[in-house]
Amino acid sequence: MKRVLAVLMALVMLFSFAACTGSGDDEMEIKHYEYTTGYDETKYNAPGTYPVFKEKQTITVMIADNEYVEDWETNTQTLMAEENLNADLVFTVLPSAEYNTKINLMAASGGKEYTDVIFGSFSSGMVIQLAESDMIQPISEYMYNTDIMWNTKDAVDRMGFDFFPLITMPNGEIYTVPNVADSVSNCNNAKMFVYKPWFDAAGVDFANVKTTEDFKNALLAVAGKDPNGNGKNDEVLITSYASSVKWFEYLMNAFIYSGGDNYMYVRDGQLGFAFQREEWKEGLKYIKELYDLGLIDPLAFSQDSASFKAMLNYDETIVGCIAGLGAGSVADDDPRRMEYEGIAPLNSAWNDGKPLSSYNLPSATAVFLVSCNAENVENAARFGDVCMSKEHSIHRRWGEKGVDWLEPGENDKSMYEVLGYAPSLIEVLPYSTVQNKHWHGAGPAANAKEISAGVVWSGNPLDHNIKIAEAQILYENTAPAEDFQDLIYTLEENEIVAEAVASIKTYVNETTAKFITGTLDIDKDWDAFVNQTKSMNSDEILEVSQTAYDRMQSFVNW
Ligand SMILES: [Ca+2]
Ligand SMILES: [Ca+2]
Repeated sequence: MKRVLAVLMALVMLFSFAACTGSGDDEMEIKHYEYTTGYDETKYNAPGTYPVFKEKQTITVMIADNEYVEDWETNTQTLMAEENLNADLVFTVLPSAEYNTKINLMAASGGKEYTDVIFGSFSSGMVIQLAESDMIQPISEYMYNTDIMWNTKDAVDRMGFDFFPLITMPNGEIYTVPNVADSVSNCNNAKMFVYKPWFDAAGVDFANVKTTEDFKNALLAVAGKDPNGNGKNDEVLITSYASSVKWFEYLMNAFIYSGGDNYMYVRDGQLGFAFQREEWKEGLKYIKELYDLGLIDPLAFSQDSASFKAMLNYDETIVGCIAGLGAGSVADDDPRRMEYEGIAPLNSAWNDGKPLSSYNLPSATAVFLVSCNAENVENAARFGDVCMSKEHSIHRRWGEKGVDWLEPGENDKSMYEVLGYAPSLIEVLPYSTVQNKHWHGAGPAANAKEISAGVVWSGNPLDHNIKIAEAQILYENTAPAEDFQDLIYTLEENEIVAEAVASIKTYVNETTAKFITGTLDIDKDWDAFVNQTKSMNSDEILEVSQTAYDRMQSFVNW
């Protein structure tokens, strides 16, 4: 697959001059935009008023088919966008399998088949590649014009953060109207949950568990004491599956922030790898101590998610602690899914002794590109802008107001009421059903977390989102003081980073397991471990990542 892609990339480069305009590859000059105003009053209605176009326009759209969307042309969301715009949207629907490969293949043959707008989900690498070969056109001047992209400006305000740096490519240009996502439940996704009945019976109150020492003693209070009362030593405390190291992040965060991409952290604006620091070594010693005390299940390093799920669903309860987003893997009708209770993050030396947890910042994904064939780039960009409205953003997920979702009533409670989120809507149309109402998540949108967190609770007492919400209270304001989103690399930088950083992460995870289980000795083998990561180009990766990070900071307008 990698080979095929490389060949495709080469083809894209080769054919770049055959493209619609083909301006070639000049030295990279980084542009910095500022907000402006002003628009053509002969063609467009005033900001804040629909329809957008004074005269009817046609915009062609390429999109991947979706098993849940009956017909793109007659879909209610399409009709709404057409009415808002005063436009005919004309869809070219491609099979969803290998959709991005097809988009790249079309680029390789000069982009002649491209519609005005291309929907999808594109990595920054793919966006840069398409941009460098002139297959897509920048929309920065419109994005930064608050009279033109007035819905997008409103979305920035509504989301409460400037997402433009997350969609600004290294040359300073924006090529997409994004999908901006923020979520209360996912932002702290390395929460620790404990099986409350066991700890209650042992007299452990997790409100008093603040330090790594407290946590160890809390686990020791039930370990080996037959908490499920079946006379067998069949319980484990912390368990997981090989591809989920959330439990490890929870513990390591007490020593050093481990929730960053590839264990990268930022402090005073400087990036570093957490695993190369003494704090990480100290954390490993603590986690090894828990392992040696029998508080970490050896299977956590090796089993798959199906085996993990099976453990949670045994007739006898055998699992004491799970990390992540709670007991969603316990069967829907099993009351135990409500008996795993979130506990607070541990106090951390890395955070001045205050609790510290892994945190996901909101994201912005490229989902809408304006192709080289669009003759009127502003019209295309304005289509994206309409999708960014609050009305469209909600419609894209929940469908038609008053039919597919309802305004909440006076007595309705939101799923995240305990966190203070007011009820936002009552879901009527289940998301993954075949329908002709919404685009099932395709295209641009900006839904502030208040919307999804405010969805009215169905009344199901076994809805474990309630446990996530309760746990979230303990995780509010425990994110690291400095953090960063996915770094956007140039193609040259990506060449240096992409594979190398993945290899390092694999090596670190494997070695971590060896340190904890005792195959390697933390004191004796530590230097060799750090040196090995250096020989895998960690310094160069950090240098390149720092460049990307600093560049992204320079695009922040707030
Ligand atoms: Ca149409
Ligand atoms: Ca037992």
